[in-house]
Amino acid sequence: MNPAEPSVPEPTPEEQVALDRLYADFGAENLMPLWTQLDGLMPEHPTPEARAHVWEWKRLYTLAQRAGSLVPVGRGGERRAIALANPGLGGRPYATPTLWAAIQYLGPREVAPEHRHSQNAFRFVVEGEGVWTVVDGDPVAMRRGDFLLTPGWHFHGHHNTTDTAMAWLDGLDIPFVHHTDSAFFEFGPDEVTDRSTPDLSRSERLWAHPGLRPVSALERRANSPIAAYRWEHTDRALAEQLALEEEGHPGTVGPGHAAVRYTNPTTGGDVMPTIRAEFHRLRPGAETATRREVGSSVFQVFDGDGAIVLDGVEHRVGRGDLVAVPSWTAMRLRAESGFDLFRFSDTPVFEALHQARTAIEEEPA
Ligand code: GTQ
Ligand code: FE2
Repeated sequence: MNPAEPSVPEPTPEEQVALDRLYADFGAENLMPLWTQLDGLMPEHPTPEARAHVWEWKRLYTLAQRAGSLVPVGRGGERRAIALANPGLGGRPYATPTLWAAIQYLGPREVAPEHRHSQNAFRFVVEGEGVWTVVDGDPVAMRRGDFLLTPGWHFHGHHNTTDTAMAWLDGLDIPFVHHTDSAFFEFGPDEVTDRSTPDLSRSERLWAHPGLRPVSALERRANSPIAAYRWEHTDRALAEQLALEEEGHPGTVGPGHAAVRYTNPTTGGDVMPTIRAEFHRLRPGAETATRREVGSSVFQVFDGDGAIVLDGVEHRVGRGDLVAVPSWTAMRLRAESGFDLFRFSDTPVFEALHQARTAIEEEPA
């Protein structure tokens, strides 16, 4: 792999003594030479410490339920959120080196108080309803299939208006913000500021009309102003891609593979600067190409059964299951039934820094 060791002759015993002294003196001055660690520091391709890993939704949900009956939610702890901790990341609560993924659980009538932070956040709902997340005073309903945004520094709290518990997926850039020492946090009111339960948020009423944008707001924004991307729209977009393919028209990303990206309507780009979110739908029996990408991602199965093949290892997954995919992992999806998957990743960071790369290893069979 590595070019040959520098072609220096074996040190003499006297030279070895001097070398040992040199390295000890480097250490005493907090210095380290490159030449002894080139392999680890500058590998030929990414060599992630994070591992491919699957968390079963049923197990997560059962544990979240137990937390619900034992651990109160409120000021200080703020959220009953249980993070997916990648087994390769040394016990830290990170799904990947950049991404936080957690199951958050809110019991009947419970309230998670308002706060804001520089970390960008979203929610994705795989089952249930009855919680409103209040984002800068705008109550946003949460239901199965909805993708909801809480961009950095927007106040947000959640409240369950029903007698049934609800759990959902949180995705944040907590690890990225932590590694880069850029975190800020502020407490808000102990309650949620608006207890109303509208079907549509004010954000959606202003922004969520296809191809239409309010002329009062033509400036570009770093974050999407759409608080909730509703399942009915996502589902229809995917169904139409597959229907068009059936009719012989373009639109799918691959044979039997429909995909949409959630976007910021003021830029056409990703919903938030650090997080990309997409939804993928495969027809029964469909298979994707094998690809590698710089950056890590997390999938959640929304519906159906299938397999995610990571570096040749097949992981069979069903509704709600979550999968961490480390950077530059060879990845392929295979549908058994119709297979619906939500995916989020840190790709916008690498695109902004001109470090993004993809490689197609193999086309579908
Ligand atoms: O719902 O505000 O999973 O601030 C982690 C941090 C959820 C939230 C998390 C948070 C939240
Ligand atoms: Fe938060």
